[in-house]
Amino acid sequence: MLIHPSLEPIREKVEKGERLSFQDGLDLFRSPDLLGVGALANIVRERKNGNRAYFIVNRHINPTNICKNRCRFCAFSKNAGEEGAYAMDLEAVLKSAATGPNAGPSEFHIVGGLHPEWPFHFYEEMLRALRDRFPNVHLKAFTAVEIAHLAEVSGLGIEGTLLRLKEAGLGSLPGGGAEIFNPATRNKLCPEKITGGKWLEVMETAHGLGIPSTATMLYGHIESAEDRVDHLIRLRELQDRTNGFLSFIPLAFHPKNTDFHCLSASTGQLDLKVMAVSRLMLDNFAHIKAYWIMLGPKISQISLMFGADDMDGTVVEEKITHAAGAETAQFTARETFINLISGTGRDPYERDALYRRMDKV
Ligand code: V47
Ligand code: SF4
Repeated sequence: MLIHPSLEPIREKVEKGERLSFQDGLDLFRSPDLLGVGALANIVRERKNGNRAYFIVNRHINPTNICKNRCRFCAFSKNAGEEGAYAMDLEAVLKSAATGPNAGPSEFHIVGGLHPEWPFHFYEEMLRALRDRFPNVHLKAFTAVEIAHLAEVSGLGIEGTLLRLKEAGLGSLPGGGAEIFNPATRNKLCPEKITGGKWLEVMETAHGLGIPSTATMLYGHIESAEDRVDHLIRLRELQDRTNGFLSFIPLAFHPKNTDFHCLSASTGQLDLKVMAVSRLMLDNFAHIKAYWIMLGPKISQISLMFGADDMDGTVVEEKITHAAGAETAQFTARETFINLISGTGRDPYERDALYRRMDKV
């Protein structure tokens, strides 16, 4: 493997399985040798997951876009009464869950805005109704940001809220809302949102109750390389304590219709670099996801050689990234995943939300 000589000390650490430092993370981000960084990430990727590449048959549901936060990078959210604002009732949520080209998802991924008026019992009813109607589908629902909001609405605290939702059928938490933890940058992006510390606290509490989650990082906007490395190290520290994160998903910022519309969209170079550095820094995460909705199927496929081992899922309906200008489809068929993965020489592996094998492909 040919790599730039400046990466030699990091290569030695990677080969010995040693933890990378903050400075190593910065050096990786600043290295011009994208292929070298990718090759190092591929060592870790194959050590952890062999030749497997995972995908899931899932469906996204976004019950409302009405949100009291109005983060500056978000094109999805609306104020109540504004054109395009919507709030589903229970029937609409169930209808959405039941429709779509793929008849049998193994996971519903449910996230929405922080609706200023919805009572806590509506969220419990939503989970219960979905569990009753679709008993075999895992409910991955409500980001740490929504959980913190629900804790205020219910008055039950974070732990009490999570316990009640778990009783109603909650299986795991999705990883959205992490954005960038560094307070100075976070305040410029989303001043109303919970702090990075609170996001981590909600996740730590969930993991302690046996509710696993994923984790994300929003990149490609105003953040620095230091912000990214800091974010990854904070996730790594929490994972050391709880081992509750199932996977990490780097989210490529889409600027259209946001306060940051003047910024350019992320490049293929940055997408692959962030994927590879995430794989290298998050030595205690089993899986790194290349989310095709944000990266496009082509970069997502190539990511399988740059540290990623998972292409996420069929999705069916996606509103958050498409409101911000995503040009990807809404749905990718199971057969397309098999084709994209096989095309790289990897072995397609259909998983459930907890990475258990669903089907032989
Ligand atoms: O929470 C919002 C981000 C997240 C924009 O857990 C934006 O497995 C880019 O979290 N450009 C939702 N990103 C998506 C998400 C996710 C996706 C796939 C899998 C998983 C998982 C989680 O998208 C939001 C926010 O962080 N976001 N606006 C935007 N303009
Ligand atoms: Fe609301 Fe989430 Fe959009 Fe922020 S990112 S405005 S919390 S929906």
